[in-house]
Amino acid sequence: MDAKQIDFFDTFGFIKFPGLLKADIDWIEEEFEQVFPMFRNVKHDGSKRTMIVPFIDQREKLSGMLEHPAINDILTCLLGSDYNYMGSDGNYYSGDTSWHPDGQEKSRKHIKIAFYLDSLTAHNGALRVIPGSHRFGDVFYRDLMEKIWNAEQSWGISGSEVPAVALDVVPGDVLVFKHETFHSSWGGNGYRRMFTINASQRFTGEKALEELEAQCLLHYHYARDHYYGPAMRGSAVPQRQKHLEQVMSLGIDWAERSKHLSPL
Ligand SMILES: O=C(O)CCC(=O)C(=O)O
Repeated sequence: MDAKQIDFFDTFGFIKFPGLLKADIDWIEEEFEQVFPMFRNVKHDGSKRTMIVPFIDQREKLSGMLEHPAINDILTCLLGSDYNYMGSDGNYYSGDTSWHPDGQEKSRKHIKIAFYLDSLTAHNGALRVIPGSHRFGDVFYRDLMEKIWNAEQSWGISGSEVPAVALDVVPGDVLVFKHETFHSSWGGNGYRRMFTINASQRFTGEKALEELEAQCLLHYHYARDHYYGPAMRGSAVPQRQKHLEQVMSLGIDWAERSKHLSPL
């Protein structure tokens, strides 16, 4: 990323890279389709969202996206060369996704890279973002947080009419947004394919590991043996290991922690 792109991201809370993975999109799509049959109980029927977590972690080739020069460039430019890989989800979305941010972290930056595998516009489910809404703590953010959940009652408009930018995509485009940025999607069909890479700055400070653990647990919804998936760990080249190392250093028995959760 160049300095202007980084500034755009910091100012508006999102950025789109048209065609960044155009040359890779065929194998990415094939790999995406391979993941779902790996889970016997997972069958998407279009009626509600189907999600697999962690996602890229299930396949060596998808895990290798962390080392893809274009993706590595985004991650290191926005988060530093010692960034933490924080996980990934793969989805068949179905219908609308209401307005929400993904998190709120004062002390460090968290980003999501989103890969949509279908051509989408504002009319059929393209991701929408509210520019500048990532500046949490300011009045605009507080107003949104209080009112956007019920746009009809707050402003007399539907969620799809909230002023926003629709990020039209074709497969191969890459979207990046800060976790704090309010986003949504409207008018999509039952089979919108999309997966993500989540990452953060390395956790530093007195309570770094405590805070990292809390962050990991926040997104830990399914029972599993490890925070990272088998292919992600098994194929971790040294370049990748430094992005997994801080979470691994927590020394948590994830299987034990998952006892109350159901598996995928
Ligand atoms: O595409 C969508 O429906 C919403 C995506 C989203 O909310 C997310 O990845 O956090």
